[in-house]
Amino acid sequence: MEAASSPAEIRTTCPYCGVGCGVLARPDPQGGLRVRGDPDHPANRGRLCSKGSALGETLALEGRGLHPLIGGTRAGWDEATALIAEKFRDTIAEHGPDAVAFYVSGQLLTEDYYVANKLMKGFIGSGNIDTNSRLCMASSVAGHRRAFGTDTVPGQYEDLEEADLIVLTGSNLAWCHPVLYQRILAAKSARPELKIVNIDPRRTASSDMAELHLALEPGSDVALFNGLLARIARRGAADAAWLAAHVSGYEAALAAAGADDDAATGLSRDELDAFYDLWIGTEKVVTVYSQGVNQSSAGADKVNAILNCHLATGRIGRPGMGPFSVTGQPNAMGGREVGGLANMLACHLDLEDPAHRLAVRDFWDAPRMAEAPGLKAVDMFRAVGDGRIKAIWIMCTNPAVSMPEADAVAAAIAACPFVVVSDMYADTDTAKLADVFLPATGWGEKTGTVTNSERCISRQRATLPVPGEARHDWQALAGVAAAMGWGAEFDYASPAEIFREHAALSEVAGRLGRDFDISGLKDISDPGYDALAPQAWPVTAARQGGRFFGAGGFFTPDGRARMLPLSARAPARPVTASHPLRLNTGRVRDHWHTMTRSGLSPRLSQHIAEPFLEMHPRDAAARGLSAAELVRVTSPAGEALLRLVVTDRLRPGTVFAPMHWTGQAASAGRIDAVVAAETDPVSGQPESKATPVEVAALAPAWYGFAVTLAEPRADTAYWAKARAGAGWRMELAEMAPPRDWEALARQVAGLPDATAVTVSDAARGLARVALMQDGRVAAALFAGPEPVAVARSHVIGLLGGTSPGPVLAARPGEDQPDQGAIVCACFSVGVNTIISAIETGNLADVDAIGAACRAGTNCGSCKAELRTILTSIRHQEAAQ
Ligand SMILES: Nc1nc2c(c(=O)[nH]1)N[C@H]1C(S)=C(S)[C@@H](COP(=O)(O)OP(=O)(O)OC[C@H]3O[C@@H](n4cnc5c(=O)[nH]c(N)nc54)[C@H](O)[C@@H]3O)O[C@H]1N2
Ligand SMILES: Nc1nc2c(c(=O)[nH]1)N[C@H]1C(S)=C(S)[C@@H](COP(=O)(O)OP(=O)(O)OC[C@H]3O[C@@H](n4cnc5c(=O)[nH]c(N)nc54)[C@H](O)[C@@H]3O)O[C@H]1N2
Ligand code: SF4
Ligand SMILES: [Mo]
Repeated sequence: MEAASSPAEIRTTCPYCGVGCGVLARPDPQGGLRVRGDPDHPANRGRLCSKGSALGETLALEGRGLHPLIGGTRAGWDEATALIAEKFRDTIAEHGPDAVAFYVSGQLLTEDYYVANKLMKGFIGSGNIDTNSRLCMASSVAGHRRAFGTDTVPGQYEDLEEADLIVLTGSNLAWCHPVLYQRILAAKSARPELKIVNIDPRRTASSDMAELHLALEPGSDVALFNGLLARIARRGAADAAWLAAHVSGYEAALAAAGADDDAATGLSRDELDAFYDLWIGTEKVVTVYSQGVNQSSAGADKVNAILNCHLATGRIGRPGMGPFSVTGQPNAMGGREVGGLANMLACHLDLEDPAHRLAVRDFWDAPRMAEAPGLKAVDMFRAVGDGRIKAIWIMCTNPAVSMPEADAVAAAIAACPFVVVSDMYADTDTAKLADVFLPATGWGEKTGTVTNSERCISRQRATLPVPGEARHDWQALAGVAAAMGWGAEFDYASPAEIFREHAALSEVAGRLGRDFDISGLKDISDPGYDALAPQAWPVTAARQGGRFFGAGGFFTPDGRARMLPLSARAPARPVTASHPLRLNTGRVRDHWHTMTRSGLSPRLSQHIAEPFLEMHPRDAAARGLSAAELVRVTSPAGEALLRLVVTDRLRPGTVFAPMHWTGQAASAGRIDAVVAAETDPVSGQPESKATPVEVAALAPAWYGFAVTLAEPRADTAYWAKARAGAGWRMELAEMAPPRDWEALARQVAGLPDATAVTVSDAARGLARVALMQDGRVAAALFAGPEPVAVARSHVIGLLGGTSPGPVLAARPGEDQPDQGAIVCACFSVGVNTIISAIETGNLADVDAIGAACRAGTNCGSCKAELRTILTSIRHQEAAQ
């Protein structure tokens, strides 16, 4: 029973993905939070995934920036604010407003974002504010605007449950939007006739639940959907009445589609026919798409190729059907609402439209409106690099890691005359390059709103005290605005006040015929804002939430949707003899972007603890590479050192690496150092998934694995570290022959005086060292000429014990089976435990595995992997 005095649960929203799950958070006596899914939130109805469930483990103040820094030295807010205002003012006076820029983030709250956009576009007078959403949603925004006249997501999550066919295109929903995946799985178990198709060059956890997986040639989605459109027409499946009433451009789109060849997809005729038949034969179809579509040099065209098929059949905006661009970041949608992209104005108004500019200028009483779109992210950092931009404020994003050609971006930031970085953490790869660092409040401390993939506005509420001198991002922005002379216009007392202003501006937008209208909330009181329940937009006197376009009503001048003539084209850069492999990049289940938060949780770090490269066995064999060795991935832009995973889940000729690893977590794990900065000509979104690369063995002299109680450090050619159990784990490798292992162990562990207990086999170059400090195992190192094969989770569990013996044995005893790599993060269930449960219990399904060993019974994020393990065992049995 809960103690009567325990503090109340606070309703808030998860800060990770665009599903936007409601969270109930209760402060615990240790100063942390206990979280559970909010049963009343429409996005998740009580569910949370592994990342959401582990939120409480990411709140320690270790590493947090607790006061402003100028040139790395502690400073006060007044001093830092005055300096930023002065530098921006002087740069503008000397070089004009386009010599300054803001680079912001879909993880800002709507209120922070609104203030940043207002300051740049209305007061500084430049369009130079862009956001990491350029790397994420820009192609979807461009596609929506071309087809619908506005950036409108037509549907809602319930469509996923009401559909008879869900097509996941370039989306690994099982890992990236896990609660939506859970909702689909639940719908499918209630209605087994609900079918799933997954379109992805790679076989992912999401493919494993699909009836059909189409491993298309990278970048060939336009060819596929053009093929579908041509087939729709041939089969007479186009909706003539709907087209006549609500759509323009059908004939031209069809002619272009008919001229395209779907053989470019590399799929067999049977696969194509199966997909076309299923899509055409199922009226209730939702096509979900994400970064495999957006992050492409043909991203906007891919989006429109999908929209074309839904528009031709009139399958849009009705229950269970429609195109569905799922957003990545918690407030990707909110950022689009406030006009965070360099080519947008607030409230879905267009920067290029003089009437829109005028309306916003009048509303803001703006002294200097931006007259033209600003630079998009890739061009923005190029302008920083070549000196056109001389002062930049980077807020809530880590571009030195996440931008393509990241080494060049980091160098540009380092060389820029004046750089401000606002982050929760002072030591990110980007924050370390700042002239002025501003400490920001983070999730749990800040308060405001976010909008999720289905246009639902939810409150994030503060549950924890603001640490140190951290401030909310809107406060930092308003402070600088005031110091630049616009105190009255930025004199906000609270996020509620900013929200009301934004809602009032949306009324102006609504009058100008825009979709984003939340004027029904413009007079919301402070208590009303505090209590605001999740609410999908629009919110006007006439309507609240719901779907768009079921009866037409597009936001184009003639009210008709536009179908576009499209032609497939290959990724921007062809593979060459020197760079013959295509590098695809993306996400893993339990990490969030550059790991500044998810990396703090040992539970989340145990699923995948090291940066890796997946490669097809054929390509590995051709290069003489074997599993678990270290490889160097190179492109003309740069290189990364990664652990090789050999798997037939990718197409030959392609490789895959995760985007998460930083300079903090690995010696050379930043894959964006390798990714080419090619962009889509319409949206400006980078092609993050198709860089030509080559891969070669690193061939180190030795490999090592260390566990330590305190954070380890190494200067070896390769290292990668992660939190593990009560301490840390680190993988190592070095090009020079072995050295003094005990000295190395002491150096890595930072324990110069620890007692070493060593077992070594000099002839074979093997060594095991346990370091004892105060009678406890404080660290251990295992090294040898091959990738180290010790039972890692077992060894991690022995840290802090009193005897070095079991550590040096490195293998669990008979009575303690090695459970292997962790699959279920919630209950720490390893793959070996799961396999043995399946084999001994002769288990037939994922629920039975859960009943036997608990795996998958809490958040359910690992259910796809459980299914994969189950299927592979069945295949092995069948083959016997
Ligand atoms: N665990 C976790 N979840 C997250 C995030 C995270 O960091 N970690 N980040 C959030 C954010 S911001 C975003 S944007 C979303 C992204 O969510 P997703 O888009 O689902 O994630 P990705 O792994 O980037 O890419 C999806 C898939 O696109 C495939 N792909 C590559 N090239 C092509 C192609 O040419 N065509 C097709 N059809 N597919 C292709 C890749 O193989 C990959 O499996 O995830 C959100 N959720
Ligand atoms: N190769 C490759 N590159 C990619 C992608 C890919 O698929 N492949 N995906 C792209 C996509 S879709 C995205 S969205 C980006 C994400 O890339 P980033 O935006 O760079 O990633 P994050 O790690 O989420 O960075 C957020 C930063 O803000 C800080 N932070 C958190 N909360 C707050 C706050 O309230 N205020 C402030 N001021 N700071 C805060 C965090 O500590 C962190 O440093 O990466 C892109 N890059
Ligand atoms: S699916 Fe997971 S990461 Fe996404 S909002 Fe829900 S709990 Fe957070
Ligand atoms: Mo994203």
